[in-house]
Amino acid sequence: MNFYVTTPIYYVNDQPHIGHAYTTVAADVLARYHRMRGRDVYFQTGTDEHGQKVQSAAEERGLDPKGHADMMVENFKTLWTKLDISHDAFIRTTDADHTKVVRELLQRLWDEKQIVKRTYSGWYCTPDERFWMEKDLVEGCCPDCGREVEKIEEDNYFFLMSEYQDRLTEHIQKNPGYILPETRRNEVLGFLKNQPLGDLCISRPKTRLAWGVTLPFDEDFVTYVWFDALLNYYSGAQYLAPAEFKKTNGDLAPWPATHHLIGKDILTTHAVYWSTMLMALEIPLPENIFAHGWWTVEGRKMSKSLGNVVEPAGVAEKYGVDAFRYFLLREVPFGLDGDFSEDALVNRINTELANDLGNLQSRVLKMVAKYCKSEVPEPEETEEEMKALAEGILDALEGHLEVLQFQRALDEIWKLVSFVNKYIDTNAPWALAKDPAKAGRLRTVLYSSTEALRFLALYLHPFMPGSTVKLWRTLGQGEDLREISLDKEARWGRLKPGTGLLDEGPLFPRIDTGKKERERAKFEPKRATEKAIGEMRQKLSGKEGKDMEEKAADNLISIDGLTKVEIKTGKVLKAEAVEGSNKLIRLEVDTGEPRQIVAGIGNAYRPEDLEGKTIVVVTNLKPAKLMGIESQGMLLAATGPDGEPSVLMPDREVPPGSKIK
Ligand code: ME8
Repeated sequence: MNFYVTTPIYYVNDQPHIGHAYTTVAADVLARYHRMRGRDVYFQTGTDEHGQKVQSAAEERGLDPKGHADMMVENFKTLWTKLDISHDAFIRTTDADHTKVVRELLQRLWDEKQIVKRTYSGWYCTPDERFWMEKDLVEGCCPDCGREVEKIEEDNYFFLMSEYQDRLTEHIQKNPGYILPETRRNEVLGFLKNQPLGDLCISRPKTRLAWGVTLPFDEDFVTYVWFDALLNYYSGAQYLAPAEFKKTNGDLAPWPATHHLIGKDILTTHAVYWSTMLMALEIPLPENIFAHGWWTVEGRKMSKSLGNVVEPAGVAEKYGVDAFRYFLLREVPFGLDGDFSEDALVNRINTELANDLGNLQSRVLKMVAKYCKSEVPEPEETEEEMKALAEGILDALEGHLEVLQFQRALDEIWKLVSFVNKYIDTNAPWALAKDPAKAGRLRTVLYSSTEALRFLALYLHPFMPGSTVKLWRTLGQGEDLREISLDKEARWGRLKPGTGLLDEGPLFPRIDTGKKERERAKFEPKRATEKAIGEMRQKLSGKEGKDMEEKAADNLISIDGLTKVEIKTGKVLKAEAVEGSNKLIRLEVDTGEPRQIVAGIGNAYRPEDLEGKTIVVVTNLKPAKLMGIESQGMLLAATGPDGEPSVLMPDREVPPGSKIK
């Protein structure tokens, strides 16, 4: 059986964060589990390297986009090694083989008149790389990010997506597992029911964006980044997957994918764009698209400007790779939003990993050492209840992992952990050891507890590969756990009496929470990248550096230009989210006189965090209305490398209304 799992391909504009790690760890658990069930697994991840976001990030760092991508891709590759990710292939959209497939498929759609050229007049949001219709705009701004849009009239190419509306609706209705969780499925069905599906603009003129795959039928255009990116799932299966797949599973294999794992924010691009693209290309659809939730950090949205971006390598280094992997999948049901905090992580490590599981392992090993010279004893009888529980977990795992309920799968495994802990307490081997008449019973209790540990190593391996390999070794199991067949090994009694056990110390050391000095890791982005950028910039400081200086000279203004703008400090008295908008926040600000400002910063800030802060405001700007609310000025914010605003604030106390000169 073919099992093909994908992660989104990640933009190389920035460092990997907890969201990237989350999807990739989840995909890894599935891949490892299905390999252990003897299935033909293909697990693909990679990077999305074209488009505006990546081009802008490269420009900001003074690098050419390909050189920049070559450097940034290493951050992902290194992280996946660190997190024990067992992907079979890593695709980059700048791979020549990938772009070849993209061009071939574009050509096919063009030949079949599924792509047409039209003059388009619409509103374009450059940061989001999206066109909007007039009716979609919110007070003249992008309805998604609240930023300004630009009126554009130009020729472009359109994929006739609208023709697939009914077919797509029908496919989703007929295949209840196509989009999961169900709430997301309903969301997509609702979207398809309530509005006519438009055609998709799949080109960008090179005059506006040069960094992309050139259209095979018009040299003056590149293709829209999503058209290029989504095709990775299909192109990679064609040129990166081992040839054996094709032999056993047919020509297209390993395509179609079994699961596309994605974040909830990219559901439309997958459920609608990707599905209809495949329909038009007459390529079979994937079996499932699963949209997981988002992580906040200590209750707040994760953003660079808040300085709370969780850097996965840092967490793994501090608390252990397996503890981090376990936490991600145990803390929240896959599909819902979750909150990351060090306290929550430490709590799980101490209660579930160190206490429940770690203690179980060390008490069993110590007792077998003490009472049986570290050799697995011959049991007198089979503990039927424990046997049934241990063997039964395999079917339960299959059921839960089929619908990606990692948390439930772990709950199921934990039933065995709790059962054995209780079993040891009630049977009290230390008491049995005192009575020679109970030697047989002692052997049964110790054998059964050790055999249960062997099951735990097997079942937990996909979740915590490193620690379970260690556990497997301490149980005297010679074979490589990664190569093991679950169906063969998850049978009670395969642990051979006489096997020698090893004690290699605790599996999960307790984290000392009492220590006052426990540093609150800030998980800052790795300095290494900034260093690499510096070096790259130096290399480029020759010709390209000069070109940039010349360009800058054309844009200079005189001092008069600046004095026209009045900029003052303002104290935020009140802040609240604007109803009906994702990003707009209404602020009441004291800039020497009270004024109201509406700003599109809701992605990076919570209103309550802005109250009491001193900000910087352009005060002589013509008032403008945003979603019907008048904005009397504009606050100043830098655009961070993640595209999110970072609001400027003076570094010491200054009274409201102070002039900025
Ligand atoms: O979207 N919690 O790439 P990307 C959980 N290149 N997941 C999060 C998150 C959070 N706080 N923040 C982001 C792209 N994500 C495209 C994909 S696929 C053909 C192209 C998730 O690097 C987000 O939902 O911006 C998305 O699934 C993933 O990180 C990649 O984001």
